[in-house]
Amino acid sequence: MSFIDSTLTPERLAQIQLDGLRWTVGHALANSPFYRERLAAAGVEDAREIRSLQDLAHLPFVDNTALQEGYPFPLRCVPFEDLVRIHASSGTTGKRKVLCYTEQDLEDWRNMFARCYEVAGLTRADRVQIAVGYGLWTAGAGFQAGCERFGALAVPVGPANAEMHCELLVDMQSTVFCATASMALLMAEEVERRGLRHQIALKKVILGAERCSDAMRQRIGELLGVTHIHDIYGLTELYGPGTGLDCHLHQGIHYWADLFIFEIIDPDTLQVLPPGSEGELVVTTLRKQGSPLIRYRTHDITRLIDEPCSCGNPFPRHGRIVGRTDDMFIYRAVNIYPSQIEHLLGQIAGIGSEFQIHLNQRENGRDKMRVLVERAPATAAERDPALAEQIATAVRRKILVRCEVKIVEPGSLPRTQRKSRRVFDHRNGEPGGA
Ligand code: DLL
Repeated sequence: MSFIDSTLTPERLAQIQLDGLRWTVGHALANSPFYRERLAAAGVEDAREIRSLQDLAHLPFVDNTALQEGYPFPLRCVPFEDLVRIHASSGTTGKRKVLCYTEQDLEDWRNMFARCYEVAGLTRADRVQIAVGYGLWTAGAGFQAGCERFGALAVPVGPANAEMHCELLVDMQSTVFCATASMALLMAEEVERRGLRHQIALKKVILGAERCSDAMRQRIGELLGVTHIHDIYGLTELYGPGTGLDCHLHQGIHYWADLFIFEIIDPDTLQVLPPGSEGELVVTTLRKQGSPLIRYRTHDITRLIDEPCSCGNPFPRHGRIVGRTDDMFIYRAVNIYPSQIEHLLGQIAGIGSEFQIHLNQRENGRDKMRVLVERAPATAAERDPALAEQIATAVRRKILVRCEVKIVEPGSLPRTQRKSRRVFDHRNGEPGGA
């Protein structure tokens, strides 16, 4: 049984998208005072005014401020009797973002997640150890429902402790491990520390919820003896995890364009960018009932890939998420994304994948950036000064700023079960300057 219609053509997909867009606009106009006001301000009062997919570009954007303002049930478009669940994500500031689901929304989510497992090459014989959080967060519920729909065996552990995960990896002979990148690294190091590599049966790792550098992927793969590490994307606002996943060729994330439309915009001019250009991802849902999204700004930075994938999957692809528009920090008048530093570090041999960036203000008022980087386990500590110099030079040459680099012991930067934090800006008084 397949969850992916391999006969899907671009023409049929375009028709599904146009029908879905009209349905969503009609649904939002009829049931949401918030959308009605926004759409009316843009001159849209009837879904029949949507004549082609090009008309999407005339609809107004929705930002996460709308989720804050509409708390506790923002964007709700169905009566409470039709809602069966909520999920929420903490958000970086203010109230948590709450999204509501109807039974059909959950069904669509299960099916789209089953597609992800199919794209990752699982079979019903696989045993899927789920190490992401359960509860209000969308993660655990999504991984589990998708697994059950796909027909593999779910081992629903949640973040739990390393002890329990190791025990189950060995006893259940789990073949697939699903986690945030940070949690996967933590567990890979734990498996190595306990010498369990040859007692476990992992074949695949599915990672998401945060950026994961090539260096981190490589280390997780080596320590767990796994060749395929799949990148799964998703956000609470758009059902949750499972909006897409990269196939065994690892050249982009196939996404479910029959359930949502992805656009890439320039976050400053708000103009739609052509395929291939990097910019902010904007999503519009085509079937979502509870909390539909119309041109929702994700703040995630990626690009759309126009060419079909040689794996034969008819669904389009987007690139990896390279950062967020709100990740950027300004240091000595230079705009810097953590991913730029991560990229530089990835090209230097002898260091680990973990790093932190600390920003402080000196007494003379000038900012100071300090980068902490772990030494690779096989590298001798005598190389620390040379490595630090090499990194500082690379930052100076490529990003055009001076920074101080400190090489620290392997495994000494904190490991987390959720999403790792890379930037610590102490200039605004946050304690703990490094
Ligand atoms: O993180 C859903 C998820 C859980 C996805 C587990 C994959 C695995 P939120 O907490 O709402 O939902 O956070 C969504 O996480 O806007 C991205 O910035 C980031 N993110 C999610 N997946 C990836 C990924 C979940 N594969 C936010 N690569 C998104 C990079 C990711 N960043």
